[in-house]
Amino acid sequence: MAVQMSVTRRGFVKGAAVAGAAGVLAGAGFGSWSGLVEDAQAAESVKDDAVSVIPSACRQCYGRCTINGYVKNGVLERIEPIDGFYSEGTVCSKAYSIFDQIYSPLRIVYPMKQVGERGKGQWKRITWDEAWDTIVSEFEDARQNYGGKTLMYNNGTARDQFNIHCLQKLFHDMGSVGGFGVGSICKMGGDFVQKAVVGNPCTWSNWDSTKSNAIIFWGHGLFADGAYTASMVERAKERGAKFIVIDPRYTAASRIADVWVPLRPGTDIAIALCLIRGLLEANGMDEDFVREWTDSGFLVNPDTGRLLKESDVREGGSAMKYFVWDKTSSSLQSWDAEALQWSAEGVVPEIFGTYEAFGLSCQTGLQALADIAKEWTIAKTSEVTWVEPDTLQQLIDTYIECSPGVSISRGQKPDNNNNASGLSQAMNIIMALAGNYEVEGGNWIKATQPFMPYALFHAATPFPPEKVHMLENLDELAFNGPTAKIYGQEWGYPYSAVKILRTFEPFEPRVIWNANSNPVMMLTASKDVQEVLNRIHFHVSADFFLNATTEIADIFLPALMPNEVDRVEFPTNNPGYPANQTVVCRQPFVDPPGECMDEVDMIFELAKRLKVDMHWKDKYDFYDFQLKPAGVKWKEFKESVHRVVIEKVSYGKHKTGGLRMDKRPGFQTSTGKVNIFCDELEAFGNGPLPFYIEQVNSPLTEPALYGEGKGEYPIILITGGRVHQYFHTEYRESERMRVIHPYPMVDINPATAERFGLKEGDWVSIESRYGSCRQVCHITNEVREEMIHAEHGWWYPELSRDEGMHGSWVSNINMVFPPPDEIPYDPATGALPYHMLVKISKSDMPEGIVRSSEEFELFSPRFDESGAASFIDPDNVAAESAARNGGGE
Ligand SMILES: Nc1nc2c(c(=O)[nH]1)N[C@H]1C(S)=C(S)[C@@H](COP(=O)(O)OP(=O)(O)OC[C@H]3O[C@@H](n4cnc5c(=O)[nH]c(N)nc54)[C@H](O)[C@@H]3O)O[C@H]1N2
Ligand SMILES: Nc1nc2c(c(=O)[nH]1)N[C@H]1C(S)=C(S)[C@@H](COP(=O)(O)OP(=O)(O)OC[C@H]3O[C@@H](n4cnc5c(=O)[nH]c(N)nc54)[C@H](O)[C@@H]3O)O[C@H]1N2
Ligand code: SF4
Ligand SMILES: [Mo]
Repeated sequence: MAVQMSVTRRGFVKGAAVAGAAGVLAGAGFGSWSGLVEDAQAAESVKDDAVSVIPSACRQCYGRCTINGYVKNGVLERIEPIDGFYSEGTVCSKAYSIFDQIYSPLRIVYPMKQVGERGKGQWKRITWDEAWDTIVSEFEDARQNYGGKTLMYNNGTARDQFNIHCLQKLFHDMGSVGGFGVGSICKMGGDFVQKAVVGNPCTWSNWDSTKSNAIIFWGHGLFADGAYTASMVERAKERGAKFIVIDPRYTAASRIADVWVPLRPGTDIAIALCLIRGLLEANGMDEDFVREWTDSGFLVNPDTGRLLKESDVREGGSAMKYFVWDKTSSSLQSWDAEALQWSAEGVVPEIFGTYEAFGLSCQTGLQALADIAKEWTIAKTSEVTWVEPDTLQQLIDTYIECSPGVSISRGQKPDNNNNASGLSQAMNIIMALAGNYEVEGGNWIKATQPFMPYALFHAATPFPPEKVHMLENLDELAFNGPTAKIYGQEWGYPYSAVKILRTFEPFEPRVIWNANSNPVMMLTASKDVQEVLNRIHFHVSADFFLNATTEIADIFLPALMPNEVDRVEFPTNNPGYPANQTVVCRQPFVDPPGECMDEVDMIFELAKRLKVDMHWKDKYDFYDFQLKPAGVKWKEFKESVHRVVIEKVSYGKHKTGGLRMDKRPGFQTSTGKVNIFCDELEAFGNGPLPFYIEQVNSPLTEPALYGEGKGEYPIILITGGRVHQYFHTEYRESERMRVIHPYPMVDINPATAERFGLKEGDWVSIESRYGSCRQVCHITNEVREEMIHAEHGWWYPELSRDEGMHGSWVSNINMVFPPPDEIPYDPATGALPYHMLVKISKSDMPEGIVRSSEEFELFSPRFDESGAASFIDPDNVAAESAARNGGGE
């Protein structure tokens, strides 16, 4: 699958022709991808002696595929994949946006400040010294006169783990509780739940396709990671493994699934509960594991609804002693979660039933779960989820047949649910009941993450007094609502960030540092989010481009791009192959343009100026520390090693002490066992056991709007299925990506298209009671009649700031949602659904956006005669950006 591609204009034009022949609007799937591969193969390779070949990694998505950069006279000419660990010599189309991004004429390469009213586009170039002086004075003012908690930061999704964690370290040490970003939208909620239930996150990436008997992709797609994921799954299938996909759409993953579960969006917990019921009724459990390693047999106190503890029944009793009914001695016995010991030898807990204890009639935790699950018969689940009964039965049978040795790989959609915590808990329960944790082919659990900057920072640097104060006074601070307690102020909780900025209650945030993120586009109700974000006194954004978020900053800092910096890199998302923790070297292909700076260096510089101790001298000092387990130093790693295995995955660690910080057998949880019945989740909201909640804005919660598919808003909209050319809002200024995938596409079933008079390629208005946007109709059987799927992250860099913030309100699907602080969220994780009831109608092509392949040339890199690239003039951005807009009629 190795592909090569010239980055010359010639290669590009060929690409355009290929993509054109395939039909520019023919779908965002493999079709368009293969267009690029053909282009790559057709392109000439530029090899000569003056070319240096630099091994590095791609960071255009989470994949971190290993690539070589071919550089001539200081200019990147070509990239090609290297046969690295997980990437197996593959790259995807986004890798070819590297060149377009680095040399984009729209790139900002000097620090700028906004003169005049913020958001009006009056930018002026400033020196780094002026930038630092202003930033430091504003930060000091906020810290000293308003308190560290009034400092906010935003880091978006995990583009660059290291700069995100440096940022968090700096802000937390200053006493900030203010993550703005995407945490509760993406992964953090699921992680929190897994920490409470099994002790550590494990269903995103800790799976091994080479061993699994069955792999479940739960709301997870094949375009969200590298091309290698598809190969991994294919090979697993060839080996005889079953592939199960739980997804409303017939995606590239669904297409190769043995069992495809096409559920009604947002009904995942019903599927999970039905699977739990099936497991229990068919005795599909691993009983030994369940009795010994889970809290299934712990008795539940009917008065408190929580696990019965010694402190409930005896003055001065321990809150860490739980009770079970022992099958061997037919007596009440206890489990001491501090000593990790039973009260007697050979205790075998009953896991089902109701038992008398201290005058109370107590169910076991598993019995309580069984009572919830029993209502989720095949018939009822089918009625609620719209999945055929046979498919549900097949799901249960396959899961039982293949266990132990089944792994779950989950995507982000399970986190976008009013009961995301319940769903995550249910997934973990399914895994635990069937004995699928810590066995080959299942999901493994890590006690520590030996090379994650986050873990290293926290292990090496004690909490400063401000942070300890914050942790002890969360209710008083209340900024992030219950979720603050959950994450210990990591990442962000959009609903509470928006709320505090809207109300300035319980305090007024004063400054924000935004990097790696475009929250205006990515949160619901983008225009409102922009207005609210603009209430902050002082805003610094570090980015490459001006967009709806960076346009409202006071100061713009020009960041270096992924292939212009040194990093120890690792894939964050989903490499279930091979089961090793590997790191690769990401090093620059080219020198920094203008005065761009590595954002990590920016953070260390800011820390120095604000007198915050970052513990390490600089990034290289940190890298040496990070690489210690591999026995190499950064210099050697960069010069000759390039890729190393840091940790080999092992199984059965709960038996050997490998899962707990104190190295005793068991799990790193409150009970020392897997918390099937989870008191902690009860304390945060939706718990202690998973239960079904019908989602907000669904056909059942809004029957009048939906009207059984005949109401005013008769269609279920789902959003944000990943596409191969874009990473969220990124690469819309890449000529290569836009030629292949020029406009956002909304997938519509043929019958629905006919009903609303729509043809392939028509522009469609998608409208909810909150707002609307326009995308291009793609007619496909991949979605059922009742629903449509729209792409997310669309803006138009070809439009100027005056044209709706570079077209941010035109095709951006988040325009159809209410503001995040108005959407009911999961109380434990702060998660919000990205589903909505909408209507659709034929519309027109938006004014001013690029209309033909030739017009995409406005994005082409420009080099002068000396070979230097030219970038937008920082003193003239508004005029240059307006002049660019020649595309409309
Ligand atoms: N409707 C809908 N909305 C969604 C989703 C969905 O599925 N549907 N998905 C959600 C999810 S899962 C997530 S994670 C969020 C993502 O939301 P965000 O992480 O906010 O994503 P972007 O908007 O793409 O922000 C990326 C910005 O960071 C800049 N950038 C990239 N690399 C760097 C770097 O190294 N340094 C600096 N300083 N800047 C950099 C880019 O130029 C760009 O402007 O969106 C969420 N929004
Ligand atoms: N190319 C590309 N790759 C990316 C990103 C990107 O923007 N572009 N974003 C990155 C980020 S931040 C993230 S979080 C990951 C996300 O990674 P994934 O979550 O794996 O993303 P998708 O491939 O969109 O797969 C999600 C699937 O969930 C389905 N779905 C929608 N609603 C529901 C539902 O209610 N229940 C279930 N079970 N399924 C549902 C969608 O149809 C879709 O196919 O991708 C990462 N990788
Ligand atoms: S999968 Fe991600 S890391 Fe790999 S080549 Fe594509 S964009 Fe780059
Ligand atoms: Mo995400």
